[in-house]
Amino acid sequence: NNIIMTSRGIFFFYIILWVAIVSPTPILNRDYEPKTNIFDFTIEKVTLAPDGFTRQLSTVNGQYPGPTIEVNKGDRIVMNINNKLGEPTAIHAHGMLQRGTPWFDGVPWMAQCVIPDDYEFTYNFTVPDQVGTHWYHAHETMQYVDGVFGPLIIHDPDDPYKAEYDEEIIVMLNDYHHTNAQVLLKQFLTPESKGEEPVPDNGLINGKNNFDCSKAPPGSKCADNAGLARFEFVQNKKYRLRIINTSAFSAFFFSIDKHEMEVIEADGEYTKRNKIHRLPINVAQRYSVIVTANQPVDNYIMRAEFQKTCMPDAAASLPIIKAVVHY
Ligand SMILES: [Cu+2]
Repeated sequence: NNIIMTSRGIFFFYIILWVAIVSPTPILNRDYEPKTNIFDFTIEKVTLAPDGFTRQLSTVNGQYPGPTIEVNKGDRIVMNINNKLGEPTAIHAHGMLQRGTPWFDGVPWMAQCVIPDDYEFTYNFTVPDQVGTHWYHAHETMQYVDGVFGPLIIHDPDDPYKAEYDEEIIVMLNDYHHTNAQVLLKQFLTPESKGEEPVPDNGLINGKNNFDCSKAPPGSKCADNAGLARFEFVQNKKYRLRIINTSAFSAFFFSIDKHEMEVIEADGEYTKRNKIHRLPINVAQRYSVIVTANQPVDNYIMRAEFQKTCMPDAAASLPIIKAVVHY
């Protein structure tokens, strides 16, 4: 009898464990009706000049960075991929657990075969139990470094910090190369590279920065003063900045002159409020910080500083990436 009781106990223990681990957290806000959000993405090569230097980029819908996926917790995300890249691709939703839909994780040769050139493929998954700041990117060869990426935001109807900010702003940081990343990878994998990672030509905030065209190779098409990203704040308003590092290799220190930041989210998980002056952010990481526009009306520089200790010596001349916060 005792043995039966024990095995029954173990059985129920496993049932409870299974429910606790596998079943999604319910949405507490009962007013919210989950929706299906459809995104039509054409992956294609386009000639652009985000920092004034003209080059061919691989893009989503011809945009650099790609369009924003913005949904609510509980929603369904449908990504219709039309591959016009001239080479195979696959799109990975970075940060999504893909619970119950591992075949839509977008990792070639693990989750799926690549999407051949000139083929269509639909990713279709729900986000029943996830919130926060994420991103999507090509997971085939070096395509994301050449531009196939964009933000993926899951709003939370139960956001515990909802009352703490007035508006949200996405801030994407990335190192930026003027040479096609496939070419850079080939060079990197030769003995001559001595294992030193390719040094970026520039860095971008939301796909923008200036570039000193005197550093561009002769014969290249380049225009100075392409322009910095601008963020229009209103004095005394509070902003939730969703910061995403979509770099190939670079980690950054992120800051805004004369403004404190309060971290509230890391990689889709809420954190305790934590006041800081600068935020270290590594490749693929995401943080949300609350910034209060509590300074006199003026322009303030937003900075993403390359963490050069981890980079080859040639990175020493890389400038601080800047954007303008104005109010
Ligand atoms: Cu990723």
